Amino acid sequence: MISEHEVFVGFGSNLGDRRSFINQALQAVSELPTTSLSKLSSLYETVPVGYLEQGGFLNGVVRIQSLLTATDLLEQLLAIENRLGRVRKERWGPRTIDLDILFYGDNLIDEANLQVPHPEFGKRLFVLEPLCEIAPTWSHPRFDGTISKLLHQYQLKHPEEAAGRIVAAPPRFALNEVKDGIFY
Ligand code: GSY
Repeated sequence: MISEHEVFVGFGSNLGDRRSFINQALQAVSELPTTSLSKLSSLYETVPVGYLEQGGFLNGVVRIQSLLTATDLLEQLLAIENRLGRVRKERWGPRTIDLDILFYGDNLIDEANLQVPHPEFGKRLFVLEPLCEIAPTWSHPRFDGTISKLLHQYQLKHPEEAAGRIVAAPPRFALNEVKDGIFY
């Protein structure tokens, strides 16, 4: 029997109509072959990390079930980013949509174009907060403890960092009933 992979994808946008780009991206992910959205975090307004001279981000995390391989999923996510107008000028620059595979089940992947768990996830509050909202008890053999514990440790280490501000809750009805890509 082929089993579905439980995958967490982080997303963010800081250009143009950010909410619309996120809604369109989630719709496109839900339409990928053998893939469905199973849980969506709230949408968080966050301060840019890294390159500070850019607009604020909207960030969130979605959990999906998929039969796609990690490589195929990555290819599909890059195609969605390209369709939604993402231009990779600068590594840390503004973007219409960013889609990152955070976890692919409990797999460890270390390839040139894909590292999973995402190497930065534990260092980014804009990922840890929405991830903890939807999967507080998730753990990965690579890390000691649950997401909730990792978030707590991060907050103890960075007490000065402002939490993201929730600007939209996920839909209350089932994700597979979302019409017209309006998730938020
Ligand atoms: O790594 C993803 C892109 N990105 C973000 C982001 O998504 N949110 C925030 N708050 N800052 C960021 N800096 C970069 S680069």
